[in-house]
Amino acid sequence: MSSPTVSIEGPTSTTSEGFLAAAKSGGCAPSSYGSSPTSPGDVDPAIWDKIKDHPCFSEEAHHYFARMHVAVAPACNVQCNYCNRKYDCANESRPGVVSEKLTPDQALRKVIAVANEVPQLSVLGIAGPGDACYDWEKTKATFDRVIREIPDIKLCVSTNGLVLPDHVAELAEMNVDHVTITINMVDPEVGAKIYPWIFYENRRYFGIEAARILHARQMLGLEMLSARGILTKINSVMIPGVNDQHLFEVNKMVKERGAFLHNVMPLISDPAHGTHYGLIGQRGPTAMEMMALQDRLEGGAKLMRHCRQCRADAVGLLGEDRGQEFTLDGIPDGVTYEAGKRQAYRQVVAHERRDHEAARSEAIGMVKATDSEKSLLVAVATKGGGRVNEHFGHAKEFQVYEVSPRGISLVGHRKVERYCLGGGGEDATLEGVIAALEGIHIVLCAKIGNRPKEQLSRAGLRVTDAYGHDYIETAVSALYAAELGIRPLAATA
Ligand code: CLF
Ligand code: SF4
Repeated sequence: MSSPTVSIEGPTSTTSEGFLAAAKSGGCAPSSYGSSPTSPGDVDPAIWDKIKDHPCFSEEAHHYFARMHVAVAPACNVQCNYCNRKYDCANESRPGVVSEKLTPDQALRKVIAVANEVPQLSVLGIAGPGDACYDWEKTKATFDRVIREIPDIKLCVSTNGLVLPDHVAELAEMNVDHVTITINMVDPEVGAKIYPWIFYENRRYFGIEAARILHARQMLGLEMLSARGILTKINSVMIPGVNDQHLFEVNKMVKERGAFLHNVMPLISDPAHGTHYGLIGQRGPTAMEMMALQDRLEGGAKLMRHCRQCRADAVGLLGEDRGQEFTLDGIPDGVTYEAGKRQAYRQVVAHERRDHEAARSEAIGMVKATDSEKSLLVAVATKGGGRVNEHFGHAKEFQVYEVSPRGISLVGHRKVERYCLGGGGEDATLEGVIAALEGIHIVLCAKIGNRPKEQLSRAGLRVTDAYGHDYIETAVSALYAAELGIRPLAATA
């Protein structure tokens, strides 16, 4: 078999030359604030070993590694007011939504096909489209099949927690060491506004009684996982006016019970989705409201700030979804796993990560040494590898970094409609991009044309492609230094 070639960037690049040309120096451990662990120095070595290739549990890993979900678990025992699993749209991105439900055998075929084509793949998650623990037989059958064929893939489960305590022992036996529980409340009065009913032990419960049972089971499940050393992430949906202030109590209580990360996500609400909240006009938070709440939660359970609210059949790096490339009708029946591409990719990434860590450490050291109170929000167009490597017009999202004397940290992302679809961009689309970048001080991208640059400038947004293909932290620290007058900032509009 010929030796496979791999790249650390997104799916469009499939050779190693780009990476090899870009790799420059050696590495060490930097520090960061505000988000999930980014380097071995941030956590206990045994924990780092578990999270270092998990794109959700480590912010640093999400630059290099991909997850895939298989939609094998359609049944659910809870009704959330933000969920309607009947809705399906390829452009929609939210939990509970899938295009193709799979049996465990079909799921195995799909995982093998993806592992052969997506060398970044490191984690198989089951996140519905219902509840992975309630639809347990299918979840377990899928994991059993996949781990026999691809022993080094990480298994990950996302659940509402209602029947989680019944399956903790089996999760531990299967070496599932990452579990997400969606916990939106720790007060049943708040819970009754989010969950109209639950189905538990062959009975339907409503209102506060339902929320009380759900809360007790979630806390028990979390405690049981923590006692076994299984890493837990708590997802909370921020619902303005319903639980936004209450999430402080949630954060405190899950931290006390050993939660590893807390991921606060914005409510996605649209009448067209047919959810209860969508239909009654319950709004989601703005990007700035989300960031403000996350900032206020700092100091409690460590926050995840790079979540992309994936579909239950998502495939790829967190900022992308390649699910449509891997539909069952395009996967041959007897497909077999070929380990070569993933192994080669891991070798390339190990080297690249050392280099990146050295650059990040240097960049963070530089901003920490500045004598300033200034804080900047920088939006970065990237397609992976931790570099400024996406064209402005091709970006479907911007990662948002905050830089201040406290360090450089990823604090969120802004989804946008791709401005350039070939042959120039639409003004209306650009207006949407500008609106999505509310509160941003400077935009970094690999390339931008004069026309969008001028329009951004007229809207008061600075943008530069002077740091194209640099590491993000290196570019951000250089911008910061220029803002403070330490070095001139080249090529800003
Ligand atoms: Fe999937 Fe969830 Fe596992 Fe990740 S997603 S089951 S922990 S492998 Fe990740 Fe997607 Fe956010 Fe979930 S970005 S919605 S946090
Ligand atoms: Fe939907 Fe998940 Fe809530 Fe079930 S637990 S209703 S699948 S969001």
